Amino acid sequence: DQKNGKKLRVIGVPSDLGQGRRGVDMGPSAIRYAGLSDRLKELGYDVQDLGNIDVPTPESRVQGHEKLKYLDQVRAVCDELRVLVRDSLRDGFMPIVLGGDHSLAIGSVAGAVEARGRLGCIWFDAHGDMNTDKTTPSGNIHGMPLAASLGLGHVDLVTLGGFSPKLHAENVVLVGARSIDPEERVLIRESGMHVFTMADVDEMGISAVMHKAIELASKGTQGVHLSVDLDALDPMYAPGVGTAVNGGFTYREGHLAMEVLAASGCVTSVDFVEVNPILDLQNRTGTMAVELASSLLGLTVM
Ligand code: EXY
Ligand code: MN
Ligand code: MN
Ligand code: MN
Repeated sequence: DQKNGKKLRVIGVPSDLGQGRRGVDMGPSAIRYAGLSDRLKELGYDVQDLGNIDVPTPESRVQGHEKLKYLDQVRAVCDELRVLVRDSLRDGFMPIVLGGDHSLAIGSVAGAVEARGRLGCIWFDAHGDMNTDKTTPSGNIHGMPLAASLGLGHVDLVTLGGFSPKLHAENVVLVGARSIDPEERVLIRESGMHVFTMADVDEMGISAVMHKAIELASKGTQGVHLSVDLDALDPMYAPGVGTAVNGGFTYREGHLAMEVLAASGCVTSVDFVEVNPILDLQNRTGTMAVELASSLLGLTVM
């Protein structure tokens, strides 16, 4: 069952405030250029593109807080996204958020939870995104969105929308992890969230991992927010990301993960983030995002 019928809303977040390498602000354009709307229309969806949220360019601002670069701007962008995601769901649309760096997920998760109530979350990432202002090695907020959604970290990130935590660790599943900082690892363990590393994917196979992830994220929840960091894929298939790590999903593993999610019908909102066309090869990564979206939303017709 596609939880929101056949209506999709695309929301672009051209932000590179949450990380150190310029170019990821052009991610939403790259994904649109790769033909997102047409592909989704071909699948039979009514697609509304809301355009992009207004995001300040880093050169026009001061970095501010030492441990949390561009904290005020990131919070403002996330708050705007929160409202758009929330209202899209309330209006009967499934939100598809295009990034932009992964800090935006603080906003999309908050909005999705506001609209639907208790949600599970499946997070595809090479990284943990579980740092806080205390543990961050970089000061980059894109390394913190999962922690913030679980109520860990700086108050300005944690209290977005006026409630915390957004997610419950027992319904949070990280898939594809292979680069975790030492202190981040402690937070992951203490939180009680579930992690399937790339080694687990190798051992169990992506199909079994996804079935387990869906079971965990769906238990007692009103749906699942899916956050796809393109760096979960192997850089061979998604070279256009700011923090590439070898040993990621193959093309087929990425697609099978989406296909298992499609068959389950559990996903109620989704992000595709960290696409950086400056670092890409002929928009391979933007194209990958479009193809993953079509596998996720492809209706089973056979
Ligand atoms: N763990 C590192 C940090 O916090 O700086 C790297 C984080 C990269 C986060 C990416 C995009 O998923
Ligand atoms: Mn930047
Ligand atoms: Mn990430
Ligand atoms: Mn990542």
